[in-house]
Amino acid sequence: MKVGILCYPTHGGSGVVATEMGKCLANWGHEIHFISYQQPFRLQGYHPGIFYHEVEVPNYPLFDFQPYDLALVNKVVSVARERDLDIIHAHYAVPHSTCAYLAREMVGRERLKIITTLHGTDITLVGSNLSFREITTFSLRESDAVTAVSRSLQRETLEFFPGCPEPVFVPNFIDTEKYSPHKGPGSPCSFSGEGEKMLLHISNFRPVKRVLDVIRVFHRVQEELPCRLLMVGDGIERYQASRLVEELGLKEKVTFLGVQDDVLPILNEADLFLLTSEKESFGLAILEAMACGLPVVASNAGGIPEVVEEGKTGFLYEVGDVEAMARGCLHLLTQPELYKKFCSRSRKRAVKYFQQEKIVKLYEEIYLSLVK
Ligand code: GMT
Repeated sequence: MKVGILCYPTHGGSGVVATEMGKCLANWGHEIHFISYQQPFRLQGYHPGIFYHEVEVPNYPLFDFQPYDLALVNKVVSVARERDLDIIHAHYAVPHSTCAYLAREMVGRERLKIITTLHGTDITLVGSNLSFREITTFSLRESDAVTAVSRSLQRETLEFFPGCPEPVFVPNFIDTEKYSPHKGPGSPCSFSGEGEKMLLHISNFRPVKRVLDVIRVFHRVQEELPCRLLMVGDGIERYQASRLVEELGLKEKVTFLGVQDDVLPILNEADLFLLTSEKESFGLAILEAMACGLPVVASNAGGIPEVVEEGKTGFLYEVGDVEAMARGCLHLLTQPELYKKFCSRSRKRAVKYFQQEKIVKLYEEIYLSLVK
């Protein structure tokens, strides 16, 4: 099949999922066209069967806001006509599902089918905002298929958008061959000293991630255990996070690595993954950590309990309960036998339920059913 993929190209789970899915489908012989304002960061290099079409928005001084959405529709229509696309797969509803709808209207309903994959905040924060609610509802109803990356998001979509067809649940996935544990017992870690444990957090440092809680949890843990914290990513709460680190006297123990294209070597330096989000439809970073055999301490939010098996691959606590999260970290990091069991179960769960080929096949089946 010939598939056009609309996604955000920047660091973030939805773009990663879209890109990895496209690469996998291209390996299986499909022709894949990414259409965005920038090459998705995971798409660097040459991939046979994959094309990238850049959307250019002319900068006209009349506009305070340049109309990217219209330029995107225009590009989708020209690619769809030139390459005879069968499917447009919109990742993240706002604005991609609306752009896909307009493109299909222009190309012809019989010729082009659209599928929208909901990733989380496109429903829980952005799409449900009154400024976007009507257009998002319309675009979801008009999609030929809608999927959601967790059961929790599937439920929330129906709550926020009554009358929408129920999204099909297709979880996120991971290449478990690439993401695997490489750290041998006692391997040195370049960021921590002898006998120190390494805690890791990866996110876009937006308020929804509650990165200050990550620092506070670490503060408690390091009072009782020699350890360090690696913070990967960047976003609007980065400054506040650095300030809190200074206030708590943790400067020597916390390293901010900024945005990283390849987190695999960092995951393999860590002993535990920490995610304290207020909302999280899935938590792709958690899955990457689990595939590398890391246990997880996280908040019991959204789809996280569908990824982390509570008491088996990690511990989940109420959002904001930093004391309990710190106790969870200490419980895991101070009991080597228990810790090893959690590590091996994390890896096994990632392989058993979230293996890339198995999940991408589900998308392929949806495409086939639409094209038929
Ligand atoms: O976090 C966001 O606002 C954007 C979005 C993204 O593009 O990374 O994240 C969502 O999609 C990811 C991929 O499906 C999920 O793993 C994240 O849990 C989800 N974020 C939220 O729900 C906050």
